[in-house]
Amino acid sequence: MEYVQSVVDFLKNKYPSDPVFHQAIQEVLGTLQPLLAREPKYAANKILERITEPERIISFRVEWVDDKGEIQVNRGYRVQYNSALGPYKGGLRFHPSVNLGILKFLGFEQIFKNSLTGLAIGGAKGGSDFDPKGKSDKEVMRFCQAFMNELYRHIGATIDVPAGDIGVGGREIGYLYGQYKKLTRLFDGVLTGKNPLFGGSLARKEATGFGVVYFAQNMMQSAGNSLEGKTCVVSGAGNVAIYCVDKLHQLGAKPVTVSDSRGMIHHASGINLEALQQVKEVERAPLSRYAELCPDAKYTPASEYPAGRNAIWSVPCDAAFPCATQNELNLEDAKTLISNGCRCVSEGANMPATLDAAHAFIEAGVLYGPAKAANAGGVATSQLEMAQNASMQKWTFATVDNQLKQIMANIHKAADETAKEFGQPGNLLMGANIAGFRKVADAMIEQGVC
Ligand code: NDP
Ligand code: 2IT
Repeated sequence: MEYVQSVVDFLKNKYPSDPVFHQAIQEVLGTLQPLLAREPKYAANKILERITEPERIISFRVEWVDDKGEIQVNRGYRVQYNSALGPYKGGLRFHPSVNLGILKFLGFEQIFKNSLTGLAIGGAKGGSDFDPKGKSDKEVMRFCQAFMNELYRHIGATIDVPAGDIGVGGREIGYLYGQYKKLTRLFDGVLTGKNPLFGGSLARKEATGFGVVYFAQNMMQSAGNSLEGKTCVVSGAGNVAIYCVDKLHQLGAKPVTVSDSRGMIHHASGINLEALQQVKEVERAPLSRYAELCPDAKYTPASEYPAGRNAIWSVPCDAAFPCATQNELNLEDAKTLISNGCRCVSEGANMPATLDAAHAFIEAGVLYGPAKAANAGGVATSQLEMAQNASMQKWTFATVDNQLKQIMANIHKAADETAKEFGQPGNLLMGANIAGFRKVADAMIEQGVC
């Protein structure tokens, strides 16, 4: 434990203003002790010191002209964290809150998530403090072009392959790809999440949300249970949340909530998928619009939530799917969910539960699927898109979906078996961290100090 604590303390002193980065470091390193005690080679090779330091950070100015003719300036980043297992891989986030600390937390988590998929992909994350909300299509296009004017130098189909995340969906990936192609003349798989018209994989759009539900299904089955007939609370109303709702319906469960940054919907008879897609994918409107389309649904603005709480977690449920953003579910929320009878939590967002909330679930025996395992279906399907692009093939939806299902089952098995191996059966947080870490660390040792 001394080794872990010394690295955590060192990073906290060195980067004092990055709390979510500290949290991610603590969350991963805090579970590795049994492995480190058994395998002294990791300390001898200074793996914790090396793996926590990104291989490369690119930070750049993005300037563009808005619809009024005014010049706008944003900051762009790409954190190329670890390439021990393959080319850098991870999403781009466009949100006003984006800073280097957030991207380092996301990039660090991505290393172990990508390792868990069993595929040859390293870890990275990038993005910008650009806010797509309220921007016209043309403004989004000009921003994406300006962002790519610098990013293209640092990426490539076998170097670094970005994809979407918060604020970056099919529209943004299309504009980014168009500009990459213009600058390089290459029609290759440099971005994933592309429209299937020009090289995107079928089922990539659905993959993260579907995967989160497949993971929950695996957890439920391991406990002799299933999702059928279960009431489910979903947070978020973006790409991950929408396809989580879709798959829950398909499996006979009942998703009853969604939320965005302005408020939440509680629709007791079940979320209407078509209305949700109309509001979020077509109109890009706030969720209050959903209540106009479905008058029997109840809309609560975020301004009416109790202080410091996310009201969505007080809706009674059998299973919860946090699919919005980091730290959206705290210890009080976890206690509320547990006392209301929630038996399963599968994380679609990255690090949505605070560390004490995650521990509360594990201690209460709730089936808890940590983000890096439960939401790995998105990046796994991105790798399937890379494979299709590299071989100039196009697979059917069913082929991709079946592989996704198998990958999620493999991840669940790896996390479950590793938790047992280290004496904490059911602790998938520990199991996923150790299983993901071990492969990356071993690859780093084999590749030498370089
Ligand atoms: P989207 O931009 O499509 O949707 C994000 C949703 O979360 C929106 O409804 C948004 O509301 C809400 N949200 C964002 N920030 C906040 C906030 N601070 N408070 C409350 N609500 C918020 O993003 P995705 O669905 O792609 O991503 C959601 C989560 O899933 C993120 O944590 C992402 O890192 C993770 N993830 C995404 C993957 C993918 O393939 N896209 C893969 C794996 C993980 P509003 O529109 O009002 O801002
Ligand atoms: O957090 C994530 O795994 C993503 N945003 C998807 C990354 C990817 O490369 O598909």
